[in-house]
Amino acid sequence: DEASALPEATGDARSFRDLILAKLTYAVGKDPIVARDHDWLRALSLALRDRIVDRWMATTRGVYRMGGKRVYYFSLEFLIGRLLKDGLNNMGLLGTAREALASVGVDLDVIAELEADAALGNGGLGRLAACFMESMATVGVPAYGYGIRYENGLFRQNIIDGWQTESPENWLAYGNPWEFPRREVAYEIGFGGAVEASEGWDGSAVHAWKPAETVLAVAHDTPVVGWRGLRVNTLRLWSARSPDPISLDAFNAGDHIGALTARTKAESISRVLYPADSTPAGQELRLRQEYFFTSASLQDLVRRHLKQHREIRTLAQKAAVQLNDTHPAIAVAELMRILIDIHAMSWADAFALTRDTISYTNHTLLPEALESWPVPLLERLLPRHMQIIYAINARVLTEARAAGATDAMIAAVSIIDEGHGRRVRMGNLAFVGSHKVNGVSALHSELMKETVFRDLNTVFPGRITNKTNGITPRRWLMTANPGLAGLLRETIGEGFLDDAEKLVALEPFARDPGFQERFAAVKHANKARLAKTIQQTLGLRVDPAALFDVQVKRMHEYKRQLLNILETIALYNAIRTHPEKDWVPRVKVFAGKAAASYTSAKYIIKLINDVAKMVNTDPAVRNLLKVAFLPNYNVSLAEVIIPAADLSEQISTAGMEASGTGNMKFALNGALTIGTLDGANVEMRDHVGADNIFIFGLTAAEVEARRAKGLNPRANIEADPALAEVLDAVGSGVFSPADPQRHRGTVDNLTNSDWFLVTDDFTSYSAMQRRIDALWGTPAAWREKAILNVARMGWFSSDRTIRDYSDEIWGLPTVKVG
Ligand code: DL6
Repeated sequence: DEASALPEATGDARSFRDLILAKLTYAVGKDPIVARDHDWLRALSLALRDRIVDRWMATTRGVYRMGGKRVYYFSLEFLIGRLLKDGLNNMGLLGTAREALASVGVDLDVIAELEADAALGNGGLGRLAACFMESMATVGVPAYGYGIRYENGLFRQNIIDGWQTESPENWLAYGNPWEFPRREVAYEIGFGGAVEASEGWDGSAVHAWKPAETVLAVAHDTPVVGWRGLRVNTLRLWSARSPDPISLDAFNAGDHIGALTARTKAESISRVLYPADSTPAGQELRLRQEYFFTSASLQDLVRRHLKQHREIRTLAQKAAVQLNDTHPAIAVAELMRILIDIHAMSWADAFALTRDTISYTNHTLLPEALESWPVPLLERLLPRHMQIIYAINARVLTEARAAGATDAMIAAVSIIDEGHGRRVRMGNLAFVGSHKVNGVSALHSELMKETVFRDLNTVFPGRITNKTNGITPRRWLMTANPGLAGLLRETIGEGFLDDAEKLVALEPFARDPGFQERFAAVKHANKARLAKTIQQTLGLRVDPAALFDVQVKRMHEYKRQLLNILETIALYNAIRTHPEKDWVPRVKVFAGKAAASYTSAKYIIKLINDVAKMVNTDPAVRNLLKVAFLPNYNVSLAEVIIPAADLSEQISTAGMEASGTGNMKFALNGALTIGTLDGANVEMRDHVGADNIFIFGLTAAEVEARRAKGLNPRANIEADPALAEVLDAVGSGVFSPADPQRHRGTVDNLTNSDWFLVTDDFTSYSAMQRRIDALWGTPAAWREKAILNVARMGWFSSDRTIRDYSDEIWGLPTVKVG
């Protein structure tokens, strides 16, 4: 019979199978003979969760007993993705689970694909928070991640006739096996109302904020397991609830909808993630979200501190609050309010304690992305906080004047921007309320000192520091690329699993023909898998032997997907003009979401799809060139695409990409990078060696100089006939025959302004692509470089980043892994 043909589970796999079967029966309520794949997924997740919970409680108890410091990572975004395989891998149960399931006729890889992808973030900033959570658990930093439990995460992107459309995503539709609701952990969050001042016993002013409206923040906890399952931290996400679920008076009076208005308003706070990337959403709801989760998190950590240590004055010795961008910057005022109004601390003591507790990470220099809120809005929504901000500002400005600041400097360091209708600059608030402020790559941190925070850096020298981003090698190498991880283990042993920098042991194998062959075979298998995904989603056949050239990230003008697609068109033209040449077959892969309101980015998506349509069906290119835009880029899709790339496109306008983390994931997986000297690309070049990365284009200083002098895109276009030809074709509708004017705006914008210097960098980019073709023609040389990239990328592990934060910002010890 069928069952007896199944492989028998042995040892650990047998007991794990029994646990899965028990979950299936008693938690899912299914008989194994009728269970569907999603039932098995739930049963397996719950079985794994049991094992994780044992470690979780042990960690939590241990941390309490030690009485040491905890890190609180405040982030409006956590781009988690799926948790099953990562959890199994970290718990050392991947093989066990596979075997256990096989013994009941279930394929782990099939059911793992059914897990919802938790997209509680937009892009790099949110994914960084997720990598940091895993690394903190790995290196033994006791930490809580604090954020919002959005019911709807980032939108689903559909591509319809080449255009992006958005639909809601629903990750909680079938429940979330990883989370534990904590009904007892609920805090009141106030909005609006007024501040009552009275006189205290010693004659000082006492302020009491009487909010007009209250919302409840209810905790949901997810365990975050570190490598080897040694420590498990907590991700605590807040869900908004109304204290009054229904107005019975209104209901009884027949107003059935009005009876629910207050509830709907309160609960809308945790309804949906703002999908704008790198632009502050100006909506009041956004500010409510920010204050909601910040206040709940501070109340929670202060309560925990007092319960354990009794004394509020020791807070900074026991708690380090890291603000992930300015989204939680209101924490500075909220902690001051808690210390002064509730714990009756003096201003000076409260401010010193706040500063010692908080630190802030900046993730962008884009002026349009620097958050600021209109003073009247803050006054209305958070009146007490506005008073506190004014008071902080008065002291900061006094300090600045004493340090010799000029009027211009005073205007720049002020928390209040008087120039644009009076706004509160959240970056300045976060800066003055922090003991350390960090950028996310060496270049970015330097530029912070010269641009956004120039004057604050003068007044508070030494406060800005750098912490170059990193990625967790567990998700981005071990689980995303098991083929490569397996080959590495066989070749250099297990050391790199605990310490990614031990990947250097691979260097001696870079030129070894036998190793090169095996390395290439792994890459080929990953490409075949991606080819299958492309075939299934787009109906497009691509050859895994071709050069896979990949650009996946949010769609943004500064990231210059436009430069890539224009160069693709130039290549297409060249192949058509010179069919006799020995062209390197290429597959151009794109994926990424545009903010729903970002029209020019949506036109770039459409252009890529228009070009794909023509190129992919043109017999003249004879499969030498294919263009694929994969819809709905997310963490799970990244895990398929990145291990399959030969070439990684990191081509932002220099000075504009704060760091990038996709760049690190590709290189760690053996792709070569074509990139500008921007963000962490600079440090990647330093680590992998200038011969093993393809750097082109203007530097950040040159970009600045050109902008200062005045851009001249027309001259650039005139100087490069291939570029002129491309722009002519795009502008006149060659790729959009049914609507020839469609891409006119894009071309006009490039010709007349070109703020992102696409035309300045086009020629050097194109020349570099042809050098890459030449290298591809010598597989041994290509593979050597690719292997050296893998060997030298260990430094970009987020374990290293977290150790740096721990040493230099949080003041916490870390432990060796393994
Ligand atoms: O630090 C993580 C990530 C960087 O790698 C990217 O370069 C940067 O663009 C991104 N920043 C944002 C900014 N959004 N806001 N505010 O997402 O951060």
